Amino acid sequence: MQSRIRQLQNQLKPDTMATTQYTFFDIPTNTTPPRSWSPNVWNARGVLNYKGVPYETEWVEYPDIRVRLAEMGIASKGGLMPYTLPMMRVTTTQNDGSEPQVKYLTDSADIAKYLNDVHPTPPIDFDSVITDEAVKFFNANLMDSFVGLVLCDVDLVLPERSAAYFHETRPKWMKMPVKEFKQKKVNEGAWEKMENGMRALAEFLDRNGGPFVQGEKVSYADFRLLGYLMWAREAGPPDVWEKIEGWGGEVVKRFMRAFEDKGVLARLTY
Ligand SMILES: N[C@@H](CCC(=O)N[C@@H](CS)C(=O)NCC(=O)O)C(=O)O
Repeated sequence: MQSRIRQLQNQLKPDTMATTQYTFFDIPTNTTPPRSWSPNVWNARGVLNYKGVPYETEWVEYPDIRVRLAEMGIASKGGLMPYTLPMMRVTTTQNDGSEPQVKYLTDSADIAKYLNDVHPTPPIDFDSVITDEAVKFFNANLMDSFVGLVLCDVDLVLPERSAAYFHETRPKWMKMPVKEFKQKKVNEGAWEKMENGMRALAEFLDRNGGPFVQGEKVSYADFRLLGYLMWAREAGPPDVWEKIEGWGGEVVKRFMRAFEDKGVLARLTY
């Protein structure tokens, strides 16, 4: 019996004596210190903050993302965006002198799921039906106006080289210069769409009494919606955010406050 216990203890030993370090790769704004602003990045940063796990941030400007990730041996995803952020490096060091093990998580949903598996409390409901519903809702009601009125002005908060990269790459899928594309969206009613969409979002968030999509229960759907709102708050022109908050009203304010109370918005510069 004694030896069986010792055997089990030894099996557990390497794990219990391992230390794990998280490095989170994010895209900086032009401020000092830089601020986290990208919607996809926020999906994962929000979860890191919610879990309260220690991590460090490495800021990588747009034109350097592919260089920095390729240098670490990460494979290209191909297409228009072969390398993207967020990315999280997980370094596990055993106490036995062996080489540290390194793992790279290269998609926001993978980072979020990994964190929820390794750090189960506080929990996040990953029910894909609810997440899909929230993302579909956003795409149908708000994406178009956010692209016109938020994304098109992101260059205003980017450092010079990143802003130049933005203007070099985005017209490829917009099929025209960014400024023209924004004007096109405004002509197509972006402001009205945003107003209607934000009012609809308030109803969506209030369906189960709020503050979150499922009421008190936090799900990944909430982190997806938070990502979009943080995008507007951190990278959109200030008057756009003011309008968004006004149209979203108390329900959207309560949603943001609930995340604030859980410490999710506190850490965005390091
Ligand atoms: N599916 C990815 C998408 C990430 C993504 O599109 N990231 C953008 C920033 S928001 C990026 O890194 N773009 C690099 C580029 O434009 O070259 C995720 O959610 O992790």
